[in-house]
Amino acid sequence: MTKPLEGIKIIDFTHVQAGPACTQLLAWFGADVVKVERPGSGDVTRTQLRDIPDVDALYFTMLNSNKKSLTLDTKKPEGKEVLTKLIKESDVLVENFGPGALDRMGFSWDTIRELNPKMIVASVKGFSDGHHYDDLKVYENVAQCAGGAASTTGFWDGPPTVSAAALGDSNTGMHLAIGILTALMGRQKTGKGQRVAVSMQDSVLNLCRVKLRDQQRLDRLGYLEEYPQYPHGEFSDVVPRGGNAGGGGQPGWVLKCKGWETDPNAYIYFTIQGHAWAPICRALGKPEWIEDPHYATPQARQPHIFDIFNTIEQWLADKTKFEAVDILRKFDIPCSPVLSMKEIANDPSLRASGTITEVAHKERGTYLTVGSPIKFSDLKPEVTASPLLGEHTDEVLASLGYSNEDIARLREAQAV
Ligand code: CAO
Repeated sequence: MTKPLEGIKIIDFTHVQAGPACTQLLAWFGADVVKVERPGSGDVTRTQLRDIPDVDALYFTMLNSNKKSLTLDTKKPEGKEVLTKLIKESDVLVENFGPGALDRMGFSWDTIRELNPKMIVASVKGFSDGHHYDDLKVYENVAQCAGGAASTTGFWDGPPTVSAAALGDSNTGMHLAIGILTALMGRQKTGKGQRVAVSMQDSVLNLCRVKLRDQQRLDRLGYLEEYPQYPHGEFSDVVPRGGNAGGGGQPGWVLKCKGWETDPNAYIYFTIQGHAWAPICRALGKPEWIEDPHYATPQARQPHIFDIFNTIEQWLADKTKFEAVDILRKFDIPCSPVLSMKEIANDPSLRASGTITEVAHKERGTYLTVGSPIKFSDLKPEVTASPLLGEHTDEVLASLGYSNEDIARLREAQAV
């Protein structure tokens, strides 16, 4: 089967997580992704948090599958010469260096588009161009704080909290992938490349837009009815942290199930969707609540929503999270067990769909990774191993027209 992005050549000048997550996605869908890495060391994640001595860390292998690795010192003249050739022959260059690094290397946007007017140059930075913090280097949690996620996550009596989900890193990479694909579509019409820039702050904020909704509601009303602070607590003039409250119009909470005293994940998320109220009452054995004016409407329930959650927890006390969900699903109640990473790793449905997949790696044996979360009717993305450092250097150089003698010269100069 021909893959949709087959024939698209990508120079993957990315490192750590935000950029590599983007190019990995494009590689799954068929793009020819050549990761350019510094000779001798490569992407820093190759050595970060290693679980096996001298073998590429999972941090690297799980973000760089389906790619080739070319070692190249792009600060040496010989390395610049190779990069120049690559730019002339490629469609996209993706980078997530610190601010200004590509310019300092001698490959500004103006230089690149002069070399190849069809080139799409895609960048991740912490903050957008012209932002008062645009000189800052940024990692995941910094972006979560800058994008409004941290101030609105956690419990009201605790500090701002970051999420385990990579809202700043992988999420920004996904935004960048959308930008690259859009620029490729645009190029089909105009024949011209363009610059695509995504900031980590903006990408986090894009996922926090309902909190900006809440800020405006709070400014107007002085309260937020779906937050645990309503109606008994106090609101200040900023969106508070709402614990595990549902962020939309449906109240919800994380509730204890059988075994919570010893199992940190013996919980379910339970949502009280308006139209599911009658089924919930029936499931709980509380049919009298269906018509009771203190319970019958979402407004009537809100003042004592935590008493309702307590009642549900009593019902859950003799049920495991899986048993509870199996009962509640019959009543059309939106809910899920709180799954641990161990449970996810062994989940047969996730294995069957390819979302959790095993990959064979030359040096580390088989490991688990997260496959494509996007499913197609005519494409089944296969995940192949991440490359060893410089594994494809000779192959890529040969494809650029370098002879064995040329390659020896580049090695002599320690440019590859
Ligand atoms: N050959 C020669 N030099 C190379 C090279 C190569 N193949 N690859 C990288 N370099 C050089 C760069 O040119 C840069 O040199 P100068 O600073 O001297 O111009 C240098 O390596 C360091 O690059 P950096 O600033 O990107 O690296 P860092 O480790 O100091 O910072 C990070 C890392 C992630 C904080 C920074 O890259 C950044 O802010 N990136 C943008 C935001 C981002 O993507 N953050 C998310 C990371 S995922 O958690």
